[in-house]
Amino acid sequence: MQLKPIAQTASGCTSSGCGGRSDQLTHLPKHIREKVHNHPCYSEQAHHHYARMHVAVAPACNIQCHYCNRKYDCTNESRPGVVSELLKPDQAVKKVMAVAANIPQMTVLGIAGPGDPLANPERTFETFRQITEKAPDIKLCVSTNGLALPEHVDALCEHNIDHVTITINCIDPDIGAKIYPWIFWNHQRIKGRKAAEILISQQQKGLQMLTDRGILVKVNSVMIPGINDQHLVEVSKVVKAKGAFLHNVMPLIAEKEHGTFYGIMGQRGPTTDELTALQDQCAGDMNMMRHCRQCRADAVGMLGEDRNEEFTLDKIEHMDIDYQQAMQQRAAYQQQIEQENQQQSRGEMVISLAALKSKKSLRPVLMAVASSGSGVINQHFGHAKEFLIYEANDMDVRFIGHRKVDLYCHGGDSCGEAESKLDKIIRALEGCEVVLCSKIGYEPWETLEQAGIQPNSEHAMEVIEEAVAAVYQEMADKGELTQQHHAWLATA
Ligand code: CLF
Ligand code: SF4
Repeated sequence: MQLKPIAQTASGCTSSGCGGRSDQLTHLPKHIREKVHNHPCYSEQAHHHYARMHVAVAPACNIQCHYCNRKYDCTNESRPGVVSELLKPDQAVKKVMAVAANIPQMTVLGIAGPGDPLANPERTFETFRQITEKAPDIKLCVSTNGLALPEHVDALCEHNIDHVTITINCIDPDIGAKIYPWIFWNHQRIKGRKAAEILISQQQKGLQMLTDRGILVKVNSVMIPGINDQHLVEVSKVVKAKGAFLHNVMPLIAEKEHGTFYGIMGQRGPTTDELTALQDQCAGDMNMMRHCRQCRADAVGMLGEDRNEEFTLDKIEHMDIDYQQAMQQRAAYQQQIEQENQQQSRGEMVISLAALKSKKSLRPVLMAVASSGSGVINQHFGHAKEFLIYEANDMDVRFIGHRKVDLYCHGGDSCGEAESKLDKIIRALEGCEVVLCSKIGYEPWETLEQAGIQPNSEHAMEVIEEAVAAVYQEMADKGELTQQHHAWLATA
Protein backbone atom coordinates (compact mmCIF):
# COMPACT_ATOMS: atom_id res chain seq x y z
CA MET A 1 0.00 0.00 0.00
CA GLN A 2 1.30 3.42 -0.97
CA LEU A 3 0.69 6.04 1.71
CA LYS A 4 -0.31 9.36 0.27
CA PRO A 5 0.68 12.70 1.77
CA ILE A 6 -2.15 13.69 4.10
CA ALA A 7 -2.58 17.38 3.45
CA GLN A 8 -0.60 20.43 2.71
CA THR A 9 -1.90 22.58 5.47
CA ALA A 10 -1.22 26.17 6.20
CA SER A 11 0.28 26.50 9.62
CA GLY A 12 1.28 29.35 11.87
CA CYS A 13 -0.12 32.83 11.41
CA THR A 14 -2.35 33.79 8.53
CA SER A 15 -3.58 37.01 7.13
CA SER A 16 -6.07 37.19 9.99
CA GLY A 17 -3.31 37.85 12.45
CA CYS A 18 -3.40 35.26 15.21
CA GLY A 19 -5.83 33.01 13.37
CA GLY A 20 -6.23 29.39 14.36
CA ARG A 21 -8.64 26.74 15.45
CA SER A 22 -10.05 26.30 18.87
CA ASP A 23 -9.83 22.66 19.91
CA GLN A 24 -13.24 21.50 21.08
CA LEU A 25 -11.75 18.65 23.06
CA THR A 26 -9.46 20.61 25.36
CA HIS A 27 -12.10 20.94 28.11
CA LEU A 28 -12.50 17.16 28.36
CA PRO A 29 -10.63 14.90 30.78
CA LYS A 30 -7.61 13.17 29.22
CA HIS A 31 -9.08 9.65 29.23
CA ILE A 32 -12.15 10.88 27.32
CA ARG A 33 -10.01 12.86 24.87
CA GLU A 34 -8.10 9.68 24.13
CA LYS A 35 -11.32 7.83 23.42
CA VAL A 36 -12.76 10.39 21.03
CA HIS A 37 -9.81 12.12 19.37
CA ASN A 38 -9.90 9.77 16.36
CA HIS A 39 -13.62 8.92 16.33
CA PRO A 40 -15.18 10.81 13.41
CA CYS A 41 -18.67 10.91 14.94
CA TYR A 42 -17.79 11.71 18.57
CA SER A 43 -15.34 14.48 17.68
CA GLU A 44 -16.19 17.13 15.14
CA GLN A 45 -12.50 17.83 14.60
CA ALA A 46 -11.77 14.14 14.00
CA HIS A 47 -14.34 13.95 11.22
CA HIS A 48 -12.06 16.04 9.03
CA HIS A 49 -9.28 13.47 9.38
CA TYR A 50 -10.61 10.02 10.25
CA ALA A 51 -13.01 7.62 8.58
CA ARG A 52 -15.51 5.04 9.82
CA MET A 53 -17.05 2.00 8.27
CA HIS A 54 -20.24 0.06 8.91
CA VAL A 55 -20.92 -3.60 8.24
CA ALA A 56 -24.54 -4.55 7.63
CA VAL A 57 -24.75 -7.79 9.63
CA ALA A 58 -27.94 -7.15 11.61
CA PRO A 59 -31.14 -7.65 9.56
CA ALA A 60 -33.85 -8.10 12.23
CA CYS A 61 -35.54 -5.46 14.34
CA ASN A 62 -37.56 -5.69 17.55
CA ILE A 63 -39.60 -2.50 17.24
CA GLN A 64 -41.46 -0.54 14.56
CA CYS A 65 -40.82 3.15 13.99
CA HIS A 66 -43.21 5.20 11.88
CA TYR A 67 -40.28 6.46 9.78
CA CYS A 68 -39.18 2.95 8.76
CA ASN A 69 -40.74 0.34 6.50
CA ARG A 70 -38.13 -2.43 6.95
CA LYS A 71 -37.32 -2.67 3.27
CA TYR A 72 -34.56 -0.17 3.99
CA ASP A 73 -31.79 0.39 6.54
CA CYS A 74 -32.52 1.36 10.13
CA THR A 75 -33.40 5.04 9.91
CA ASN A 76 -32.27 5.60 13.50
CA GLU A 77 -28.67 5.75 12.26
CA SER A 78 -29.09 6.15 8.55
CA ARG A 79 -31.15 8.01 6.03
CA PRO A 80 -34.25 6.23 4.75
CA GLY A 81 -34.56 4.84 1.25
CA VAL A 82 -31.17 3.08 1.36
CA VAL A 83 -30.70 -0.69 1.20
CA SER A 84 -27.38 -2.17 2.26
CA GLU A 85 -25.82 -5.44 1.18
CA LEU A 86 -26.36 -7.88 4.05
CA LEU A 87 -23.21 -9.73 5.22
CA LYS A 88 -22.52 -12.75 7.39
CA PRO A 89 -20.00 -12.14 10.21
CA ASP A 90 -17.14 -13.89 8.34
CA GLN A 91 -17.77 -11.82 5.23
CA ALA A 92 -18.00 -8.67 7.31
CA VAL A 93 -14.66 -9.37 8.98
CA LYS A 94 -12.99 -9.94 5.62
CA LYS A 95 -14.37 -6.64 4.40
CA VAL A 96 -13.17 -4.77 7.50
CA MET A 97 -9.63 -6.12 7.01
CA ALA A 98 -9.67 -5.07 3.35
CA VAL A 99 -10.90 -1.57 4.14
CA ALA A 100 -8.50 -1.13 7.06
CA ALA A 101 -5.56 -2.10 4.87
CA ASN A 102 -6.55 0.35 2.14
CA ILE A 103 -7.95 3.28 4.12
CA PRO A 104 -5.41 3.84 6.91
CA GLN A 105 -7.45 6.66 8.45
CA MET A 106 -10.39 4.26 9.04
CA THR A 107 -10.33 4.01 12.83
CA VAL A 108 -13.86 2.93 13.73
CA LEU A 109 -16.05 -0.03 12.87
CA GLY A 110 -19.72 0.52 13.61
CA ILE A 111 -22.66 -1.86 13.43
CA ALA A 112 -25.79 0.13 12.79
CA GLY A 113 -28.19 -2.07 10.89
CA PRO A 114 -29.84 -2.62 8.55
CA GLY A 115 -32.10 -3.57 11.54
CA ASP A 116 -31.14 -3.30 15.20
CA PRO A 117 -27.71 -4.75 16.13
CA LEU A 118 -28.91 -5.92 19.55
CA ALA A 119 -31.91 -7.68 18.04
CA ASN A 120 -29.24 -9.77 16.23
CA PRO A 121 -26.82 -10.35 19.11
CA GLU A 122 -25.10 -13.49 17.77
CA ARG A 123 -24.19 -11.91 14.43
CA THR A 124 -23.22 -8.59 16.01
CA PHE A 125 -21.01 -9.99 18.78
CA GLU A 126 -19.42 -12.63 16.55
CA THR A 127 -18.33 -9.85 14.19
CA PHE A 128 -16.93 -7.79 17.07
CA ARG A 129 -15.19 -10.84 18.56
CA GLN A 130 -13.33 -11.61 15.35
CA ILE A 131 -12.37 -7.99 14.74
CA THR A 132 -10.92 -7.63 18.24
CA GLU A 133 -8.81 -10.71 17.56
CA LYS A 134 -7.66 -9.84 14.04
CA ALA A 135 -7.58 -6.04 13.98
CA PRO A 136 -7.14 -4.84 17.57
CA ASP A 137 -6.31 -1.29 16.49
CA ILE A 138 -9.89 -0.63 15.34
CA LYS A 139 -12.39 0.99 17.71
CA LEU A 140 -15.78 -0.70 17.97
CA CYS A 141 -19.05 1.19 17.94
CA VAL A 142 -22.69 0.17 17.95
CA SER A 143 -26.02 1.90 17.47
CA THR A 144 -29.29 0.60 18.92
CA ASN A 145 -32.91 1.51 19.52
CA GLY A 146 -32.27 0.48 23.15
CA LEU A 147 -35.03 -2.07 23.68
CA ALA A 148 -32.62 -4.98 24.22
CA LEU A 149 -29.81 -2.82 25.60
CA PRO A 150 -29.88 -3.62 29.35
CA GLU A 151 -29.52 -7.37 28.76
CA HIS A 152 -26.48 -6.79 26.52
CA VAL A 153 -24.53 -4.22 28.52
CA ASP A 154 -22.22 -6.88 29.97
CA ALA A 155 -21.51 -8.31 26.53
CA LEU A 156 -20.78 -4.81 25.19
CA CYS A 157 -18.23 -4.35 27.99
CA GLU A 158 -16.67 -7.78 27.39
CA HIS A 159 -16.18 -6.96 23.72
CA ASN A 160 -14.53 -3.61 24.51
CA ILE A 161 -17.22 -1.58 22.83
CA ASP A 162 -16.44 1.88 24.03
CA HIS A 163 -18.96 3.89 22.04
CA VAL A 164 -22.70 3.20 21.98
CA THR A 165 -25.41 5.22 20.29
CA ILE A 166 -29.00 4.95 21.55
CA THR A 167 -31.81 6.47 19.54
CA ILE A 168 -34.08 8.24 22.01
CA ASN A 169 -36.90 10.19 20.42
CA CYS A 170 -38.92 10.83 23.56
CA ILE A 171 -39.24 10.30 27.27
CA ASP A 172 -43.01 10.72 27.30
CA PRO A 173 -45.01 7.56 26.37
CA ASP A 174 -47.86 9.63 24.92
CA ILE A 175 -45.41 11.11 22.42
CA GLY A 176 -43.80 7.69 21.98
CA ALA A 177 -47.16 6.19 20.98
CA LYS A 178 -47.18 8.59 18.00
CA ILE A 179 -43.73 7.38 16.88
CA TYR A 180 -43.73 3.64 17.66
CA PRO A 181 -46.84 1.58 16.75
CA TRP A 182 -45.47 -1.58 18.40
CA ILE A 183 -42.53 -3.37 19.97
CA PHE A 184 -41.70 -7.07 20.23
CA TRP A 185 -41.01 -7.78 23.86
CA ASN A 186 -40.85 -11.05 25.85
CA HIS A 187 -42.15 -12.99 22.82
CA GLN A 188 -45.19 -10.74 22.43
CA ARG A 189 -46.18 -7.84 20.23
CA ILE A 190 -47.12 -4.89 22.43
CA LYS A 191 -48.83 -1.83 20.98
CA GLY A 192 -49.54 1.81 21.72
CA ARG A 193 -48.67 3.70 24.89
CA LYS A 194 -47.67 0.56 26.78
CA ALA A 195 -45.11 -0.29 24.05
CA ALA A 196 -43.62 3.21 24.22
CA GLU A 197 -43.49 3.04 28.01
CA ILE A 198 -41.44 -0.19 27.93
CA LEU A 199 -39.12 1.11 25.19
CA ILE A 200 -38.46 4.39 27.03
CA SER A 201 -37.81 2.60 30.30
CA GLN A 202 -35.36 0.17 28.62
CA GLN A 203 -33.55 3.02 26.86
CA GLN A 204 -33.14 5.02 30.07
CA LYS A 205 -32.05 1.96 32.03
CA GLY A 206 -29.52 0.98 29.35
CA LEU A 207 -28.15 4.53 29.16
CA GLN A 208 -27.58 4.63 32.92
CA MET A 209 -25.95 1.18 32.93
CA LEU A 210 -23.55 2.18 30.16
CA THR A 211 -22.50 5.50 31.65
CA ASP A 212 -22.06 3.85 35.07
CA ARG A 213 -19.52 1.57 33.37
CA GLY A 214 -17.70 4.47 31.70
CA ILE A 215 -18.87 3.70 28.16
CA LEU A 216 -19.34 6.80 26.01
CA VAL A 217 -22.94 7.18 24.93
CA LYS A 218 -24.20 9.31 22.10
CA VAL A 219 -27.95 9.86 21.88
CA ASN A 220 -29.53 10.20 18.45
CA SER A 221 -32.97 11.76 18.16
CA VAL A 222 -35.05 12.12 15.03
CA MET A 223 -36.69 15.55 14.94
CA ILE A 224 -40.33 15.12 13.88
CA PRO A 225 -42.05 18.50 13.59
CA GLY A 226 -45.29 18.68 15.53
CA ILE A 227 -44.60 15.35 17.28
CA ASN A 228 -41.42 15.59 19.35
CA ASP A 229 -39.62 18.78 18.27
CA GLN A 230 -40.04 20.88 21.40
CA HIS A 231 -39.98 17.77 23.59
CA LEU A 232 -36.38 17.05 22.48
CA VAL A 233 -35.13 19.93 24.63
CA GLU A 234 -36.37 17.98 27.65
CA VAL A 235 -34.88 14.76 26.26
CA SER A 236 -31.52 16.52 25.98
CA LYS A 237 -31.65 17.59 29.64
CA VAL A 238 -32.56 14.11 30.87
CA VAL A 239 -29.94 12.21 28.86
CA LYS A 240 -27.27 14.67 29.86
CA ALA A 241 -28.18 14.19 33.51
CA LYS A 242 -27.70 10.45 32.99
CA GLY A 243 -24.20 11.03 31.59
CA ALA A 244 -24.70 10.92 27.80
CA PHE A 245 -21.69 12.45 26.07
CA LEU A 246 -23.23 13.85 22.90
CA HIS A 247 -26.68 14.54 21.46
CA ASN A 248 -27.28 14.18 17.72
CA VAL A 249 -30.60 15.68 16.62
CA MET A 250 -31.21 14.47 13.07
CA PRO A 251 -33.92 15.61 10.67
CA LEU A 252 -36.80 13.30 9.83
CA ILE A 253 -36.69 12.38 6.15
CA ALA A 254 -40.15 11.21 5.12
CA GLU A 255 -40.88 10.71 1.43
CA LYS A 256 -43.97 9.03 0.04
CA GLU A 257 -41.85 6.77 -2.19
CA HIS A 258 -40.11 5.25 0.85
CA GLY A 259 -43.45 3.73 1.84
CA THR A 260 -43.11 4.63 5.52
CA PHE A 261 -46.13 5.54 7.65
CA TYR A 262 -44.94 9.14 8.01
CA GLY A 263 -44.10 9.35 4.29
CA ILE A 264 -47.55 8.18 3.27
CA MET A 265 -49.30 10.37 5.85
CA GLY A 266 -47.45 13.45 4.59
CA GLN A 267 -45.56 14.10 7.83
CA ARG A 268 -42.97 16.72 6.95
CA GLY A 269 -39.36 16.86 8.07
CA PRO A 270 -37.83 20.02 9.58
CA THR A 271 -36.31 22.84 7.55
CA THR A 272 -32.60 23.58 7.97
CA ASP A 273 -33.44 26.63 10.08
CA GLU A 274 -35.79 24.65 12.34
CA LEU A 275 -33.15 21.98 12.85
CA THR A 276 -30.41 24.50 13.68
CA ALA A 277 -32.73 26.37 16.05
CA LEU A 278 -33.57 23.17 17.95
CA GLN A 279 -29.91 22.13 18.07
CA ASP A 280 -29.10 25.57 19.50
CA GLN A 281 -31.86 25.22 22.10
CA CYS A 282 -30.57 21.80 23.17
CA ALA A 283 -26.97 23.03 23.14
CA GLY A 284 -27.50 24.90 26.39
CA ASP A 285 -27.60 21.54 28.14
CA MET A 286 -25.57 19.28 25.97
CA ASN A 287 -22.66 18.78 23.55
CA MET A 288 -24.39 18.70 20.19
CA MET A 289 -23.31 16.76 17.14
CA ARG A 290 -23.84 18.79 14.00
CA HIS A 291 -21.73 16.88 11.49
CA CYS A 292 -23.80 13.67 11.22
CA ARG A 293 -24.34 12.53 7.62
CA GLN A 294 -27.03 9.93 8.39
CA CYS A 295 -24.79 7.34 6.77
CA ARG A 296 -25.96 4.01 5.44
CA ALA A 297 -25.56 0.70 7.27
CA ASP A 298 -22.71 -0.30 4.92
CA ALA A 299 -21.03 3.12 4.63
CA VAL A 300 -17.25 3.18 4.13
CA GLY A 301 -14.93 6.19 4.27
CA MET A 302 -14.91 9.72 5.60
CA LEU A 303 -18.28 11.04 6.78
CA GLY A 304 -20.03 12.43 3.74
CA GLU A 305 -18.24 10.13 1.29
CA ASP A 306 -19.12 6.52 0.59
CA ARG A 307 -16.48 4.19 -0.79
CA ASN A 308 -18.50 1.02 -0.27
CA GLU A 309 -18.47 0.26 -3.99
CA GLU A 310 -14.69 -0.28 -3.84
CA PHE A 311 -15.14 -3.06 -1.29
CA THR A 312 -17.97 -5.25 -2.52
CA LEU A 313 -17.67 -8.99 -1.81
CA ASP A 314 -16.48 -9.86 -5.30
CA LYS A 315 -13.75 -7.20 -5.11
CA ILE A 316 -12.41 -8.11 -1.66
CA GLU A 317 -12.33 -11.78 -2.67
CA HIS A 318 -9.22 -11.06 -4.75
CA MET A 319 -7.46 -8.79 -2.26
CA ASP A 320 -4.39 -10.26 -0.61
CA ILE A 321 -3.95 -8.64 2.79
CA ASP A 322 -1.04 -8.82 5.20
CA TYR A 323 -2.70 -7.22 8.21
CA GLN A 324 0.42 -7.13 10.39
CA GLN A 325 2.11 -4.98 7.79
CA ALA A 326 -1.07 -2.96 7.23
CA MET A 327 -1.29 -2.26 10.96
CA GLN A 328 2.21 -0.73 10.98
CA GLN A 329 1.33 1.45 8.00
CA ARG A 330 -1.94 2.47 9.64
CA ALA A 331 -0.13 3.46 12.81
CA ALA A 332 2.42 5.53 10.84
CA TYR A 333 -0.30 7.25 8.86
CA GLN A 334 -2.36 8.07 11.95
CA GLN A 335 0.72 9.38 13.72
CA GLN A 336 1.28 11.71 10.79
CA ILE A 337 -2.32 12.97 11.11
CA GLU A 338 -1.78 13.64 14.80
CA GLN A 339 1.46 15.53 14.13
CA GLU A 340 -0.24 17.72 11.56
CA ASN A 341 -3.11 18.38 13.97
CA GLN A 342 -0.69 19.36 16.68
CA GLN A 343 1.05 21.76 14.34
CA GLN A 344 -2.26 23.33 13.44
CA SER A 345 -3.30 23.81 17.05
CA ARG A 346 0.19 24.62 18.36
CA GLY A 347 0.09 26.95 21.32
CA GLU A 348 -3.67 26.44 21.86
CA MET A 349 -4.40 28.92 19.09
CA VAL A 350 -7.73 30.61 19.49
CA ILE A 351 -9.28 32.58 16.70
CA SER A 352 -8.89 36.17 17.65
CA LEU A 353 -10.67 38.58 15.43
CA ALA A 354 -9.38 42.11 15.24
CA ALA A 355 -13.02 42.92 14.54
CA LEU A 356 -13.53 42.60 18.27
CA LYS A 357 -11.39 45.66 18.69
CA SER A 358 -13.78 47.72 16.58
CA LYS A 359 -16.23 47.70 19.53
CA LYS A 360 -19.07 47.95 17.04
CA SER A 361 -21.88 45.47 17.03
CA LEU A 362 -21.04 43.12 14.18
CA ARG A 363 -23.56 40.77 12.67
CA PRO A 364 -22.82 37.05 12.20
CA VAL A 365 -22.09 35.70 8.72
CA LEU A 366 -22.67 32.21 7.31
CA MET A 367 -19.97 30.87 5.00
CA ALA A 368 -20.00 27.67 2.95
CA VAL A 369 -16.75 25.73 2.59
CA ALA A 370 -15.71 23.15 -0.01
CA SER A 371 -13.42 20.62 1.64
CA SER A 372 -12.59 17.01 0.93
CA GLY A 373 -11.12 16.51 4.40
CA SER A 374 -8.09 17.25 6.59
CA GLY A 375 -9.81 20.38 7.92
CA VAL A 376 -8.58 22.57 5.06
CA ILE A 377 -10.13 24.30 2.05
CA ASN A 378 -8.97 21.88 -0.61
CA GLN A 379 -11.86 21.29 -2.98
CA HIS A 380 -12.83 22.77 -6.34
CA PHE A 381 -16.29 24.36 -6.18
CA GLY A 382 -17.44 22.18 -9.06
CA HIS A 383 -16.40 18.96 -7.33
CA ALA A 384 -18.17 19.56 -4.02
CA LYS A 385 -21.01 17.17 -3.21
CA GLU A 386 -21.66 19.00 0.03
CA PHE A 387 -20.58 22.23 1.69
CA LEU A 388 -19.61 22.65 5.32
CA ILE A 389 -21.40 25.62 6.85
CA TYR A 390 -19.60 27.84 9.35
CA GLU A 391 -20.90 30.82 11.25
CA ALA A 392 -18.45 33.61 12.03
CA ASN A 393 -19.28 36.30 14.55
CA ASP A 394 -17.19 38.75 16.52
CA MET A 395 -16.51 36.12 19.20
CA ASP A 396 -15.67 32.95 17.31
CA VAL A 397 -16.08 30.70 14.30
CA ARG A 398 -18.30 27.66 14.70
CA PHE A 399 -19.31 24.76 12.50
CA ILE A 400 -23.08 24.57 12.28
CA GLY A 401 -23.79 21.82 9.75
CA HIS A 402 -23.47 20.73 6.18
CA ARG A 403 -25.61 21.05 3.09
CA LYS A 404 -25.68 18.42 0.40
CA VAL A 405 -25.84 19.44 -3.27
CA ASP A 406 -25.92 17.61 -6.55
CA LEU A 407 -22.52 17.46 -8.12
CA TYR A 408 -22.23 20.60 -10.26
CA CYS A 409 -19.36 19.57 -12.54
CA HIS A 410 -19.47 16.04 -13.97
CA GLY A 411 -16.77 16.82 -16.51
CA GLY A 412 -17.42 15.72 -20.09
CA ASP A 413 -20.44 16.95 -22.00
CA SER A 414 -22.88 17.63 -19.20
CA CYS A 415 -22.49 21.43 -19.41
CA GLY A 416 -26.04 21.82 -20.68
CA GLU A 417 -27.39 20.66 -17.33
CA ALA A 418 -24.95 22.75 -15.37
CA GLU A 419 -27.08 25.82 -15.04
CA SER A 420 -29.95 24.14 -13.26
CA LYS A 421 -27.52 22.29 -11.02
CA LEU A 422 -25.90 25.57 -10.13
CA ASP A 423 -29.33 26.93 -9.30
CA LYS A 424 -29.81 23.98 -6.95
CA ILE A 425 -26.49 24.76 -5.26
CA ILE A 426 -27.52 28.36 -4.81
CA ARG A 427 -30.76 27.21 -3.21
CA ALA A 428 -28.83 24.81 -0.95
CA LEU A 429 -26.55 27.66 0.13
CA GLU A 430 -29.43 29.94 1.12
CA GLY A 431 -28.38 32.30 3.89
CA CYS A 432 -24.64 31.98 3.12
CA GLU A 433 -22.83 35.15 2.06
CA VAL A 434 -19.48 33.63 1.10
CA VAL A 435 -18.37 30.35 -0.43
CA LEU A 436 -14.76 29.31 0.15
CA CYS A 437 -13.17 26.78 -2.19
CA SER A 438 -9.78 25.95 -3.68
CA LYS A 439 -10.83 26.95 -7.21
CA ILE A 440 -13.92 28.01 -9.10
CA GLY A 441 -14.74 28.65 -12.75
CA TYR A 442 -15.65 32.04 -14.17
CA GLU A 443 -19.30 31.21 -14.91
CA PRO A 444 -20.29 29.88 -11.50
CA TRP A 445 -18.36 32.77 -9.94
CA GLU A 446 -20.52 35.28 -11.77
CA THR A 447 -23.77 33.47 -11.06
CA LEU A 448 -22.97 33.15 -7.36
CA GLU A 449 -22.10 36.84 -7.15
CA GLN A 450 -25.39 37.74 -8.82
CA ALA A 451 -27.16 35.59 -6.21
CA GLY A 452 -25.47 37.54 -3.40
CA ILE A 453 -22.94 34.83 -2.49
CA GLN A 454 -19.31 35.95 -2.74
CA PRO A 455 -16.99 33.21 -4.05
CA ASN A 456 -13.49 33.21 -2.59
CA SER A 457 -10.57 30.98 -3.60
CA GLU A 458 -7.82 33.04 -1.99
CA HIS A 459 -7.60 30.79 1.04
CA ALA A 460 -6.97 27.49 -0.75
CA MET A 461 -5.20 24.92 1.47
CA GLU A 462 -5.70 27.00 4.62
CA VAL A 463 -7.23 25.63 7.82
CA ILE A 464 -10.97 26.23 7.52
CA GLU A 465 -11.56 28.12 10.76
CA GLU A 466 -8.58 30.40 10.13
CA ALA A 467 -9.76 31.19 6.62
CA VAL A 468 -13.34 31.87 7.75
CA ALA A 469 -12.01 34.19 10.47
CA ALA A 470 -9.77 35.97 7.96
CA VAL A 471 -12.64 36.56 5.53
CA TYR A 472 -14.87 37.77 8.37
CA GLN A 473 -12.09 40.15 9.33
CA GLU A 474 -11.85 41.47 5.77
CA MET A 475 -15.61 42.05 5.73
CA ALA A 476 -15.37 43.87 9.06
CA ASP A 477 -12.53 46.05 7.76
CA LYS A 478 -14.62 46.99 4.74
CA GLY A 479 -17.49 47.98 7.03
CA GLU A 480 -19.75 45.23 5.68
CA LEU A 481 -20.67 43.79 9.06
CA THR A 482 -22.39 46.60 10.84
CA GLN A 483 -26.11 46.08 11.35
CA GLN A 484 -26.79 49.26 9.34
CA HIS A 485 -24.85 47.96 6.34
CA HIS A 486 -26.87 44.75 6.46
CA ALA A 487 -30.14 46.64 6.63
CA TRP A 488 -29.02 48.69 3.65
CA LEU A 489 -28.15 45.54 1.71
CA ALA A 490 -31.54 44.03 2.48
CA THR A 491 -33.34 47.02 0.98
CA ALA A 492 -30.93 47.59 -1.94
FE1 CLF B 1 -21.27 4.36 12.89
FE2 CLF B 1 -22.82 5.64 14.48
FE3 CLF B 1 -20.63 4.58 15.39
FE4 CLF B 1 -20.54 6.70 13.83
S1 CLF B 1 -22.22 6.60 12.28
S2 CLF B 1 -22.33 3.46 14.58
S3 CLF B 1 -21.43 6.61 15.87
S4 CLF B 1 -19.31 4.88 13.62
FE5 CLF B 1 -21.93 8.95 12.69
FE6 CLF B 1 -23.11 8.10 10.56
FE7 CLF B 1 -24.24 10.06 11.96
FE8 CLF B 1 -24.12 7.64 12.91
S5 CLF B 1 -22.32 10.12 10.87
S6 CLF B 1 -25.20 8.27 11.11
S7 CLF B 1 -23.64 9.49 13.97
FE1 SF4 C 1 -36.56 0.53 11.47
FE2 SF4 C 1 -34.42 1.01 12.98
FE3 SF4 C 1 -36.87 1.64 13.90
FE4 SF4 C 1 -36.10 -0.91 13.68
S1 SF4 C 1 -35.23 0.64 15.05
S2 SF4 C 1 -38.06 -0.04 13.01
S3 SF4 C 1 -34.86 -0.88 11.79
S4 SF4 C 1 -35.83 2.58 12.12
